[in-house]
Amino acid sequence: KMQTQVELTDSDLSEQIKAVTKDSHVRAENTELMLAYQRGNVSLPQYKLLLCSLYEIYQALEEALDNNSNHPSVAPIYFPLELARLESVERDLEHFYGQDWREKIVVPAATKIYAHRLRQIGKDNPEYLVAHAYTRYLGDLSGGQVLGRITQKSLGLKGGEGLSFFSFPGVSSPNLFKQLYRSRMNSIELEEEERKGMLQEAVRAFELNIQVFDDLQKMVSVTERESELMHT
Ligand code: VER
Repeated sequence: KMQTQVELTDSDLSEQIKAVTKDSHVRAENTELMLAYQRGNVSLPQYKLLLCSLYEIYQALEEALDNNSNHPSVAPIYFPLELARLESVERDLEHFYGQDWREKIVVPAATKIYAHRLRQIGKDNPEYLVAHAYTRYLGDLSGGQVLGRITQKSLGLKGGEGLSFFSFPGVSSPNLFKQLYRSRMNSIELEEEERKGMLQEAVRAFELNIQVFDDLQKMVSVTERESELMHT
């Protein structure tokens, strides 16, 4: 069992959310995109498309969090200084697409659906934002460091250029920060129905990510096939 300063019990939201998304995590790890990462060879088209999707996702997520920062279920897990990713993704997009990146980025349909869901719950069920923030930020703080190193190596990027997304200058210890984040999640008071809804939303958050990775991979495959055809 993991070493934590705070004793966690089965009734804690942080443990329930981890348990209920366990299978989804395995499926996310087994998407083509994440398998490419685990093999240590991500391609430039894959990474650029991932950044385009992350831009849409974090724009919607962070806008919804900002709009609900005083909501009793959101306030405890609201850490814009430490976690906000939108500006770093923008910097990375500018690196790869240039100044006019906003006109050039390509967004898979599944990403639009994910962003739409984030905006919708920002309006209708802000307490569910916890499930989405957990799925993205704790994932970024867990596997993200490894993914950053793989991206850097596969693409031969120098001096952190194009890799801002993976760096969290406001978080000195990802592990300690994750502990703090879990204890904040566990301090949120939820009615039984809300808790159930929250756990369902976490599974949905993983599903939405899986759809994004699959959709993105389809676009990469088309691009690669086209460029193969052009060179034969
Ligand atoms: Fe995961 N992850 N992950 N992950 N992850 C960990 C924790 C964690 C790993 C490894 C690990 C995703 O992909 C990967 C998530 C969410 C996500 C470890 C701990 C690998 C190797 C991959 C893929 C290459 C993806 C795609 C997501 C979500 C979109 C969360 C939320 C957590 C925190 C779990 C918790 O509660 O502590 C080693």
